[in-house]
Amino acid sequence: MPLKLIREDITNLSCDAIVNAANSTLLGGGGVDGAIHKAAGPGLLNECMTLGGCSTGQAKITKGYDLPSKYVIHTVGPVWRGGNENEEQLLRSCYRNCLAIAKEYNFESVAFPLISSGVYGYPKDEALKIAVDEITSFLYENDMLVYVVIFDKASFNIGEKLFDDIASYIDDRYVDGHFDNSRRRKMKGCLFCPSQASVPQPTYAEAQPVVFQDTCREESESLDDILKHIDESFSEMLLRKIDEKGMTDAECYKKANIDRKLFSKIRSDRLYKPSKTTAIAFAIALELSLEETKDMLMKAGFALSHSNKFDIIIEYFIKKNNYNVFEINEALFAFDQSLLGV
Ligand code: AR6
Repeated sequence: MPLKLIREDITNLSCDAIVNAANSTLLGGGGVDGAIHKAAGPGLLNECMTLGGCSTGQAKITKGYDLPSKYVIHTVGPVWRGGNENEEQLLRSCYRNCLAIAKEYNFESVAFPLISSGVYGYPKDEALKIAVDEITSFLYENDMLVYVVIFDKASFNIGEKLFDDIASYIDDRYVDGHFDNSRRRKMKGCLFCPSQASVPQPTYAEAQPVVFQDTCREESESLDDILKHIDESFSEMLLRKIDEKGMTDAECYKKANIDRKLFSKIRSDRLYKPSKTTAIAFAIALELSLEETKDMLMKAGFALSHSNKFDIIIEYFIKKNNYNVFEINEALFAFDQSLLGV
């Protein structure tokens, strides 16, 4: 089962367990720790007093008391001291130890805050990467629904690094599609291929549906290839591509961040119509080219367009050959878009 990034107060979640970013006394504090103790009521502190504290990187479990979640897994993240004091390994071990407890208890759902990224000062981008990395490694081997809760998204610096690059990629294309239609309306060709932009073209609205059908198709694809698969459904194309790529079904749906049950439904229903985010998640897992991605989307009745940020972000990652669903989801999350997978 998948990893989900959500924006929420963790104390509102109804999971088997939520994780608390505690301190080594386990006797409460500020931040998420304070919020969890407040929402759980005094029973939680009473139980915590029996635990004898917890070392950095380790984890201990208690009941959830008045929380909607049944249990709380308390872990102690490292204090950020510049990065040379084993902070990364300690933070990774927080996630591993919490997940090991969740597995031992057969939990189906667990929610993490971004451990250490508040009072303890761990840079948020790095903290998120470590969270996603550890959780996805775990999910390759285990079935669980794991949430990463981003409480104060505003503090993510969208102006930095990857996001900066994506922001300008979106700007270049999104602006073309939205604010410069008058120029585009006079031109023909593919809105997505600047090289073709000099030919006269119908209105922007008229142009959209044809964009991905013929004008952009890779020349390497023969007519035979196209005709051979013309009646293929989404589900059939998906299964064919999984075989062609030499993947197992599980490798594919896990990489796509898709739930096993949903994959079984798609597999057993030739005419299954997935959501757009599901279809794209599979295209990403299969590492399809942009053209193949468009083909796959078309089978499900969708297209990519430069009139929405979501599509442009997907295009950005595919063009960069970055097929990491979780990195794509971080970017989609940063730009307030729907996430891939379940
Ligand atoms: N729901 C989800 N996330 C939250 C919530 C909430 N209600 N409140 C804060 N966060 P922090 P740390 C986010 O400071 O850095 C405590 O005093 C917050 O935005 O809670 O590991 C403990 O007792 C941040 O991204 O934990 C320790 O002394 C993340 O949770 C110390 O703080 C973690 O921030 C632990 O510091």
